[in-house]
Amino acid sequence: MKAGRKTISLIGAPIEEGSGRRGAAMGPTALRIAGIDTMLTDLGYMVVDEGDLRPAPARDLANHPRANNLQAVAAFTRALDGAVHEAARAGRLPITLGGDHALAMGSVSGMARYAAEVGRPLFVLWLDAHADFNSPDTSPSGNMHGMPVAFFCGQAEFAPILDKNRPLVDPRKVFQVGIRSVDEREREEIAEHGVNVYDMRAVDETGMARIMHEILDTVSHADGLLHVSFDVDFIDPEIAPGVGTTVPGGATFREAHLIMEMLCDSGLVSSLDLVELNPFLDDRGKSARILVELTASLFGRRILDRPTRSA
Ligand code: NNH
Ligand code: MN
Ligand code: MN
Ligand code: MN
Repeated sequence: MKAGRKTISLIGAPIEEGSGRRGAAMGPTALRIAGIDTMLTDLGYMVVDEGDLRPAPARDLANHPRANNLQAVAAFTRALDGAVHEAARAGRLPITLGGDHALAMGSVSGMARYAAEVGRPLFVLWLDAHADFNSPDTSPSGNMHGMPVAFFCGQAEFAPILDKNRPLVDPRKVFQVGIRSVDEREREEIAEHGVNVYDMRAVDETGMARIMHEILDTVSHADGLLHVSFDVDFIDPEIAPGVGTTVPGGATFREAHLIMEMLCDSGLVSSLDLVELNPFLDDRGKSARILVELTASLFGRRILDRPTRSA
């Protein structure tokens, strides 16, 4: 990100209804207490904290037996689709403070609309232990935080949550890194739709730097916008325990840090989600602080001035 006086919008999305357990609704507050706004201000950004969205449940939708808390999730999806799109259109870079990962149904849809308006393709970098490509038909849990990628790619149209004719994300423009827990039917879906998955084995075999070079080259050659969706469980639970769905064997702090610095150097990032932080499960604010640290690297804090060399 070229610093200057870029304006950032912080949009709180205290949703936990997508996750099947309580606690993630405290995420936006924990990120603020960990200093997300002052950190960005110190890096030279103008920061507009838009506060927390508190949408009433979408009572126009019928409950769905395989999409838990659909009305609450749909309400956040609609609210975020609007808020993120509006921020981007006003020239501000939206950071959505989650909240569980179901919120990406709205944040990414809002960015997809913005990208279509400015005539640029939208790419998504999905940093997560999970592929989140379930639908009510395939999900073993019915929890909607496992469905956002299928939703914004148009593969989970089971209720009129957003306009069916909205711009969708091309699954071949979704890059998933750090994946290590995929459900059986989800596995078939991601392959069928051509999602680019760098699972943990790929990270171990190829190394994070090369993977990121590949992704950033692709986005840059297409003159794309890049939405980054950061699920806390991407990181190893030993360093970031404050999340409901820990999976062992996650990214190290150094791998995550390298990703952030390379993203920063690329200047391609258009929007960011920080999701699944569950302060109720955290260890003295450790995970919240790590998220703020990593976000700082994404927005320009660096150890020494040494920009990424091209691959
Ligand atoms: N794949 C599981 C499901 O759909 C778990 C999803 N949980 C996540 N995703 N935390 O990032 O229920
Ligand atoms: Mn997720
Ligand atoms: Mn996850
Ligand atoms: Mn399908």
